[in-house]
Amino acid sequence: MTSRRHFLSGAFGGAALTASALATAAGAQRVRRTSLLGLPEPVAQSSASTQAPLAPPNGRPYRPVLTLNGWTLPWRMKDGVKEFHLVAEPVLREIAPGMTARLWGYNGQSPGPTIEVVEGDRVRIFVSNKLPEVTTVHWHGQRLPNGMDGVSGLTQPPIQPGETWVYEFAARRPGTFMYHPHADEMVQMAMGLMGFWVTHPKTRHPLISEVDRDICFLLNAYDIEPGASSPKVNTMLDFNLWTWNSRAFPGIDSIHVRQGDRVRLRIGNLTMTNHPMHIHGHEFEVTGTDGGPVPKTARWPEVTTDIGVGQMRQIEFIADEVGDWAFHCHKSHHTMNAMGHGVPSLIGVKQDDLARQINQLVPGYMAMGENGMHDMAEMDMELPDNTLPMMTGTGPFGAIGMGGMFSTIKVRQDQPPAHHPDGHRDPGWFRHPPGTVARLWEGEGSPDAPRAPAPEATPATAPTSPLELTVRKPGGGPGKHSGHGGH
Ligand SMILES: [Cu+2]
Repeated sequence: MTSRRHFLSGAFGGAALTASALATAAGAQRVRRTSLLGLPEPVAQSSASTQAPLAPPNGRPYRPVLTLNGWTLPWRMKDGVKEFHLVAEPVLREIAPGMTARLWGYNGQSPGPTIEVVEGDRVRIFVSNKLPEVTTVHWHGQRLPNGMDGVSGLTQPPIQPGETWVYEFAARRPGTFMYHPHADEMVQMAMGLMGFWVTHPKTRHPLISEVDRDICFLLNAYDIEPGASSPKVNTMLDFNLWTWNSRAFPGIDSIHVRQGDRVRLRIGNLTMTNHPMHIHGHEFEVTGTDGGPVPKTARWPEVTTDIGVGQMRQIEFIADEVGDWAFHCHKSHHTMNAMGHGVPSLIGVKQDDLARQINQLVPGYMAMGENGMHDMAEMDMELPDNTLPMMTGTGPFGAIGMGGMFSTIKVRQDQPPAHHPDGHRDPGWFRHPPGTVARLWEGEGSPDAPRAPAPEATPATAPTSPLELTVRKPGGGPGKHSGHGGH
């Protein structure tokens, strides 16, 4: 739910900060204390679930994006300028049901809200620093005056704790962008400070298609020890939680589209390694990057595209095959949660006797991995509080055995169109037509493929629950959680 809170009482009082004073500013400006009454009221988000797209209430019209496990920041229009208010602050972010992390974010969540504007818009962004250290905001990929680029020490002094600064520029180039700090960058990005930015074209653009679904998210990563809740900020490569918008499977919402929809996914990478993003059952094209739209003659079909560090990719496809299609990073250790990292390989090692002996010393010890790791996806293993099983999730046919950067794209003939009030509802698991599921070979004339058995595993009547999955909690049997997990 979106809640409003007063940064200062009477936030919409008389504006001492005039637009003309800012329009002449050559760089980011400190907002004087006497001017704080003029700030747009900050809006905070308490839910980690995907919020409905924000239809523009004013300004040039556009088709809004859907931020996966995120939301779009409302603005106020003042003398023709779109004014936004970002508050950098410590936040609690649910990574998936069963695990909440202490991160840094903007306006209540990490990542911060998506900012959506239209090409040519004049934009003014107030940034209040409620972190315990200095920060800045860099507007990655934008054409703007140098002094608005947000690089601490180079283009502006850093924003001190308790200060509010203002950035102002015109959104000159349509496309896919992001924002993040450029002060103590390694720490602040390892803590989750980042957000998405979309500049919509002001008129039909020859290289920017009109799409039925436009969905965005950032790739990020954390190093949080099992049982802990704060990221280790000095980790350079060996992160153990691979996330989309600070969510790990099964906490990442699924994507729901209507058969035949043209779908655009906008993905930015603010981790410290590359992610080959892979979609099952369809081919797509990279239609744009943070540098702009790709000329049509330079596009080629792919089912996996690598997104390097600091890069953004727009990919587009026609969702013409019905089903529940996996969508994930193709680095297999990126579809695994924290408990899977640092586990020794024990394939082929007989552990029966060893486990019995260790059990006398460490009650609850289990031998694992002797025949591969799949059993761990079904095992009711004791976990420290506040961590996620390394492989988890239950689909209609049993254990999915995934974590991290994994979700599904559910394509349905009868999914309502995106602009319909139910356009993004979860259709439940796919009901496969007879004879279209892989089956056990039982000789000539063997019966048809298995159907997804248990009706209780098919939450087709739970429209508000994108992923109904089983997460094993410490010391207990399976507990049902919905992928929404708002609280
Ligand atoms: Cu990856």
